[in-house]
Amino acid sequence: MNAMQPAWFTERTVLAFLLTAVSSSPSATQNTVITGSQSAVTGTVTRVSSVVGGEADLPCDSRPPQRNDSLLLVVWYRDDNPVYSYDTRVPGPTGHWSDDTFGERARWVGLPTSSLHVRDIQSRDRAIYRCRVDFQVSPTRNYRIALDVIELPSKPVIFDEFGKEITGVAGPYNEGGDFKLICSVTGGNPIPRVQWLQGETVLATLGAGEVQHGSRSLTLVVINATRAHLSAVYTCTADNTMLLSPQRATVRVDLYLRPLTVEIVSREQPLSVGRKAELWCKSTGARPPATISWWLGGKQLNSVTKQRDLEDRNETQSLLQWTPLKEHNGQVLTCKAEHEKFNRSTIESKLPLNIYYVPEARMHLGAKMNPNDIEEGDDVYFGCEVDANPPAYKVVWEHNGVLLQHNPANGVILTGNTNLALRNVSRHQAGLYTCTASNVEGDGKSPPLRMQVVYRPLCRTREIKLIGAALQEPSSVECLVDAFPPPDTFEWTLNNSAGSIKVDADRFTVNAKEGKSILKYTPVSDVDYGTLSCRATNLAGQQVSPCVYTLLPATRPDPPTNCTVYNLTDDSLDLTCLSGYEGGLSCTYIAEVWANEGLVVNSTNAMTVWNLRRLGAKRHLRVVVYAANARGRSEHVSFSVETAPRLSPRTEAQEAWEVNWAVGGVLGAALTVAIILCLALIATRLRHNSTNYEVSMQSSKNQKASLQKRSSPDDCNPDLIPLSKDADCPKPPEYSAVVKPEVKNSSSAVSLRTQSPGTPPSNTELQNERTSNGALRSHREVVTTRTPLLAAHQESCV
Ligand SMILES: *C1O[C@H](CO)[C@@H](O)[C@H](O)[C@H]1NC(C)=O
Ligand SMILES: *[C@@H]1O[C@H](CO)[C@@H](O)[C@H](O)[C@H]1NC(C)=O
Ligand SMILES: *[C@@H]1O[C@H](CO)[C@@H](O)[C@H](O)[C@H]1NC(C)=O
Ligand SMILES: *[C@@H]1O[C@H](CO)[C@@H](O)[C@H](O)[C@H]1NC(C)=O
Ligand SMILES: *[C@@H]1O[C@H](CO)[C@@H](O)[C@H](O)[C@H]1NC(C)=O
Repeated sequence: MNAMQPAWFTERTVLAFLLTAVSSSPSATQNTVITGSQSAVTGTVTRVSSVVGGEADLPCDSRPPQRNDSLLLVVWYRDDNPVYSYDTRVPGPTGHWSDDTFGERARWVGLPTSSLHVRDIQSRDRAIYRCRVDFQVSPTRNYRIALDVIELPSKPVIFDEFGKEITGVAGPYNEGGDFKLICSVTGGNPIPRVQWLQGETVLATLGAGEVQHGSRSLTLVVINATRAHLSAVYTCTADNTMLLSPQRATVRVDLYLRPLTVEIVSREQPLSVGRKAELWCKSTGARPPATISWWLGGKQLNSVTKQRDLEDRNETQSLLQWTPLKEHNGQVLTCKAEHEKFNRSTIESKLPLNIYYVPEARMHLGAKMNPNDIEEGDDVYFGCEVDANPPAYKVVWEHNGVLLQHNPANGVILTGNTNLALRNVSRHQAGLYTCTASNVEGDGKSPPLRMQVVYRPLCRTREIKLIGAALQEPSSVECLVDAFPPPDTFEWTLNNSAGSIKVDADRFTVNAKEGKSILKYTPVSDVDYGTLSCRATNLAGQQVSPCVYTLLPATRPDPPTNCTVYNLTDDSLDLTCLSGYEGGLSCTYIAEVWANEGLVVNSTNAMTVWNLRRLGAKRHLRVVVYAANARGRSEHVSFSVETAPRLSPRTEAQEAWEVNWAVGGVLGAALTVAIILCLALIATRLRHNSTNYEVSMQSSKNQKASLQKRSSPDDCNPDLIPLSKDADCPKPPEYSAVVKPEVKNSSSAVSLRTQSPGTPPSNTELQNERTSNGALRSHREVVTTRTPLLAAHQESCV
């Protein structure tokens, strides 16, 4: 307290209280508390203080000391000159006199204060006054009163360090920086005290003793401003009296604040490649709000979609919507919060990324393997490199799209999930290999790796092909081989009765890429028929077994066999047969349906399947089936059939079907027996007659045989089983060396001595017996059908 207040002030105040205590007069006591002034007595001098413009009561005890006495005159002197008087003997206002010093401002107040009341105090009123009191009886008394006039200082003005006046708000300043507030006060007598206050706390004082000329200024320096200084209110006061409250000026401090925290809020991991991720980053503490940026791998991400400032919570939020890529896995995502007003205010939150992705697989051949030199019998190793997060839980291998199973017995060995060994590879194992790795994100298949196995050419079709060729007519023979690498050369050889001849290279074309060679061949004479063989050669060597083609004279086809009726209804039936030898040319197959009235349906097809419609209900029909090619028609096969009655209930039809199947089965068995018999006969015959039937199938139609058999009385329909033991049948169909248009009645007539009511008009023709050698022949025909009607007359023998 002492330090802050001028010494004189304290001293006087203390003295004033002492004297007040000493003086028992109530008026004296009152003097000390007159508003706007203060009095004290020192020695014989009573001191009174007042501020300029205020009021003062200059005390002067005018009470007569004796009871029977009374006041006569009060005179006030300044420097021994009278300035005011009050004469009790003059009644009314004229008893008061005042000189120019006080004028109208002063007035003697007898009761109750007994003092000279002065209004509107001027600085020039500062002086020591004497008050002389005359009584009627008692002796005159004198009092001395010193009037101290206080001049108030100006209202303080606050400046910043650049001399700019601050009103209201100071700053904004940077957090962590320094700032100065200068409070300037002018005037004041006595010299005012200047103080900086924060709330009630005094921060700095410029005491009265620290004399400065002109204005007095007190500087408040704040070093390293902290966020506590934000909105701090600083008050500068100036005072030189306790009579009035101090003059004051106030500023509020505004600060720029650095961001305090930054945090990536949504940390849910893992993320998935290709799936949009939303991440929030939150920063607090900055003022004004911080700027948030996202960084990944040293680059700023621009896919920030939202930044919002929640100033009430002094928080800034930023939303990143971004689609992770595979290469982002393991990188660190950074959210930075910074403030433009600060150089090094940036703070960061980091998030190491865990990004899941579909495995990426890559296949490679074993280290020491030459992909172009894998031969049959080699061991081949594959590795599968998998790049996956999370790691793949399984790896599977495929060969040409077929899953490979661990099978050491077959030489397929899967080890350690990422290795595949193929022991003793064959050419069938060539092809495309892939490995597929799987994790929760999905399956990743490697690009296919082609394994090539070097092998010699092989014929694509195993069986010997029969090719029908007419004399003087060019036909082409196609040789197709499989080989790796593709064949370089082809070689054609003709084996005929004259021996083995190599075919000139200009007679055939070679398409090495497709492994194909086409020989254009025109038989000029009988000797040109025989066996053609084709051999290709590639890097691995020459084809071991050639592709063999038996060149036969083109001939009329064999008839269809083993015909079966399906789906017999009241109006239709489906028919299938087995096709026979096509005569070396392309064939058509014809089914004619005859009724008593004539031809009902004539259906031609490229295959031995017919759908015969519009037959009419419950009709007895004869179906005639034959094949035809450019060389002529085959023998006919015919059988009877009856369509279902229109109104017959379904159940009946079904029963009929069932019966049919049973009959069919019996017939099938019978047929089989017949065929076996037939084959047995053939075998017997072959043993006796020919050594040239090694070629399987009907391909026993070899030239020599055919020439031999040309003279034989008949060719045998496999469906026709002779009753007479001495018959030539069965024997293979024959092929004449010189093919001529067939004589009409040389075609073997199918004997159909059936008891069917509707004999077709062509009956006569059908019943023509084989006449190629003029001999009349008997045949038995076996027809397999599913028709109930035929049950009675399925087999007929002539
Ligand atoms: C603003 O941020 C500061 C620092 O984190 C904190 O102390 C203050 O409470 C915050 N204000 C509000 C309103 O949340
Ligand atoms: C060709 O005929 C000869 C002898 O005539 C025979 O040794 C050879 O195997 C025959 N080649 C073919 C492919 O039939
Ligand atoms: C005839 O066809 C039946 C039924 O489809 C079959 O079981 C039988 O083996 C065939 N016969 C011949 C000689 O193909
Ligand atoms: C019978 O006919 C139906 C309809 O036409 C057909 O879907 C079915 O395959 C036929 N059945 C046979 C054995 O042909
Ligand atoms: C049936 O059609 C074929 C080929 O269209 C024909 O050759 C044949 O003569 C026809 N049959 C009858 C009896 O008209």
